[in-house]
Amino acid sequence: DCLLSRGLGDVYKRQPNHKRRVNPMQEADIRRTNLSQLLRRKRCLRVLEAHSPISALLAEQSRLERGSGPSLVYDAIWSSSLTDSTHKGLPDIEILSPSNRLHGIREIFDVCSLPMIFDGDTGGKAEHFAIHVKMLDRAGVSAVVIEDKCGLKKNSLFGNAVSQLQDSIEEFCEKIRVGCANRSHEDLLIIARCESLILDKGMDDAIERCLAYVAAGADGIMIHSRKKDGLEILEFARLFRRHCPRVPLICVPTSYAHLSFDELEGAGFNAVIYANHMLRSAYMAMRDVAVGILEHGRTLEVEPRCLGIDEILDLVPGTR
Ligand code: SPV
Ligand code: MG
Repeated sequence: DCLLSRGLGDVYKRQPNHKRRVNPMQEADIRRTNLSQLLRRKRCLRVLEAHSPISALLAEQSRLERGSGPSLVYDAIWSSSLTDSTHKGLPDIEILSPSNRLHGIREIFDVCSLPMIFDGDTGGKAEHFAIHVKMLDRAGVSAVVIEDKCGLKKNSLFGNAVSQLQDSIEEFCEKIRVGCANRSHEDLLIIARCESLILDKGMDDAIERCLAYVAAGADGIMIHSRKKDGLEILEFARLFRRHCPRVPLICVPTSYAHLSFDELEGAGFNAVIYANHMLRSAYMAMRDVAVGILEHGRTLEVEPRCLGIDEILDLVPGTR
C-alpha cells in the first residue's frame, strides 16, 4: 500500500542510479495502478507519445515550472501504433502485434517510471485480444485502447480517403467483454475508441456506440476526430457528459491542434493525448540535419538543430 501510494517515480528517486529495491512484479503493479489513481486525483491528464526509451525519458523529465501553482508535467506516455510502426519503417496497418511492441515497451519501462496507455489498434480477433491483454497486464501497462474498426486497419487520420470498416456494435462489445474478462487487475483499464466521427457516421452514431461500449464494461472512451475546427469533439463531450458524467473521456488533438489543454479539460475531457509529436519533431530535425551536412559540407550550420553533447550526457542517468 505504501509503495502504491508513493508511486514508481518516488521509488526511483529514492534509489541512486535507478537501483530498485522493488521486484519486477511489484514494479508492474505500481506502474499499472498509477494511471487509475491519477484519473481519480486529477481532473485531466497530459499524455505524451513515446516510441523509444529516449523519447520516454524526455517525456518524464519535461517539466514547466510556473511562478504560482504546481509545475506542469506529463502524467503518462502513449504507446502509439502510428509512431511504433513508423519508427520501424513499417506502415500503421496493425503489422506489429502487441507482442512485437512489448519488446520496445519493456525497454521503455527499464528507464521511465510513467504509466503507459497502449494503442491496441482494433485488438485483432477476440481470441488474440484475450492473450494480448494478459501480456500487457503482466508487463504493467495501465490502459489498452481498442478502436471499433475491423478488416485491414488504416490510420484514422485518412478518414474515408481510404477504405476503412467499422465493426458492429455487438462484435465490438464482445471484444470489450473479452478484454475485461482476461485482465487480472481492474487497474488495467480497457478503453473503447469510437471511430464514428472519423468515418463520417455522425454524432448520433458516435453517442449510441459509446453508450453501448460503456454498458459492455469499457472503463473509458476515446473519441477521435479529424475535423480541424474541433467543434465536433467539443459537441461530443457535451452530449456524452449528459449520459455519463464520470466515465473517463480521452481525446487526441492532432487535427484540432489549436484547442488548448485548458479548453479540452474545460470541455470535460479527462486525458489529452499528444499522439505523435515526439516522433514527428525528432525526424524533422534528423531529415534537415542529414541534408544540411550535405549542403554545407560540414556540421557547423546544423549544430543549432542538435542537442548539445553536454545535454545528452545529462539526459541519461549514469552516463557521467
Ligand atoms: C496512433 O497514435 O497510432 C493513433 C492516433 O491511433 S491516430 O494516429 O490519430 O489514429
Ligand atoms: Mg494507432
